Amino acid sequence: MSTTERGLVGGTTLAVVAVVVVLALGESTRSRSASEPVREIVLSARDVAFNEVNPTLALRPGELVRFVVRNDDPGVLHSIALPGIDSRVRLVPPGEEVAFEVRVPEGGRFEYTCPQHLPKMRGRIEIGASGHGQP
Ligand SMILES: [Cu+2]
Repeated sequence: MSTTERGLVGGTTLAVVAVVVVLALGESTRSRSASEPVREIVLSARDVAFNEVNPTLALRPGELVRFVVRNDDPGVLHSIALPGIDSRVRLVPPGEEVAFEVRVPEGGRFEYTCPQHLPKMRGRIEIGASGHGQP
């Protein structure tokens, strides 16, 4: 895709930390060129995990989320799937990234996975107004 998209994840570690913190606070709309805010979630696949710990993603009902998934595992093919939210499984070759937007369902509990590396690469998606997840 474009250099703009790559620029968004340039400082990978910082970006990841920022996203996790923002998610923990349940507050992360970001204005973009379109009128509707889009929350951006950056996931780095490395050492057979997303962002090291497969963090739980707390999302709000109906919001638009842009996933940026980067493969930082040399020589390992990963993919990203959001079963129940998006029917596509997107391959993420080593050293590359994919970005796509999805509309969050109105409620429920979902997960994001790398189908090649289940059960290790799997994290929870929780949708709710308060948005942070104790099981
Ligand atoms: Cu994988």
